[in-house]
Amino acid sequence: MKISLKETAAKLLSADSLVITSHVNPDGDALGSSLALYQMMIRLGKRAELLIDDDIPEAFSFLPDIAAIKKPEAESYDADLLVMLDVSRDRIGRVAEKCRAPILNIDHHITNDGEADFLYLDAGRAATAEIVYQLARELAVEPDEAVAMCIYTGISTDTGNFKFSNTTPFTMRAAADMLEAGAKAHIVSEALEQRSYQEVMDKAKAMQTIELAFDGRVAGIYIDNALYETIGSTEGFIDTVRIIAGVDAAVLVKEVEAGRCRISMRSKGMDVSRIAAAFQGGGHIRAAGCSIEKPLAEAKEMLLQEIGKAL
Ligand SMILES: [Mn+2]
Repeated sequence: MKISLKETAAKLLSADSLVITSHVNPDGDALGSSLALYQMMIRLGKRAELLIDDDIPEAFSFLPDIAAIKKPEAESYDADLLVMLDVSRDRIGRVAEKCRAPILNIDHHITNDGEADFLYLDAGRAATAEIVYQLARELAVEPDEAVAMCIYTGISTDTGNFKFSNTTPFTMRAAADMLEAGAKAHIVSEALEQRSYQEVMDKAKAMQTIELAFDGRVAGIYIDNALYETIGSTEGFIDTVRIIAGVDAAVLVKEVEAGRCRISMRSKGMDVSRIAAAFQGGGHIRAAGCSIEKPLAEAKEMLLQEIGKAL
């Protein structure tokens, strides 16, 4: 059942005990929005537990009260309300079976599956943290520095640090209010942009493989299996080639096993989901992926041929 923001606040106020959760593979919005709500509920005198069924990335250790987040290791959890933030029920891991309380779902994903007793969904908000910001007002809780830091982190993460097209005047006003309440922008960005020496060196090696095709309209990173074995993560690599002037489609081809390549694609205009579909992959118009069961050189050739047809 869809409910309003006011009704959402009323649900929170009428519960004495809450389990708060968010998605596995947690990001800044998952952690920021759930930590902020958790702290507000504690301040309102509620019993609250914050459960996330995954490891918390080290980069978020600057978030106030991050140690309050527990994995759902107990047999079961009793509460008046299970609050799921920034997620649908299928991505909360073991929390789903261990807490059988009525579900209040607060989310901004248009793809939310609606599997909740009560759903507050606002797809116009850039981050679930923006909704938590609105809830603070509804609940008459003045964000302190800790809450402000968490809300600011959620908004900053989901807007690519206020760069993506989802960044609205509301986003900036909410962020400004959080700065006023004590959030520190530089602490958030320094923590989230930080990379290890190894990660930077891995990226430097991968960048040596950049090749342009089709008069510079396609840029690719091609990582053979030998190089792949020495690299930890390729997170963010593709964005570095996507920004090259004149490039429409960026591709990252990784030979993850000898004779098997995994491919990611990003575009500024062309529909890369159709390219991915040609190899039984999928995705969105501007971000898609697929696999090709071939060694690097052949996979690259097949992929570029398919892209050439679409250009
Ligand atoms: Mn989010």
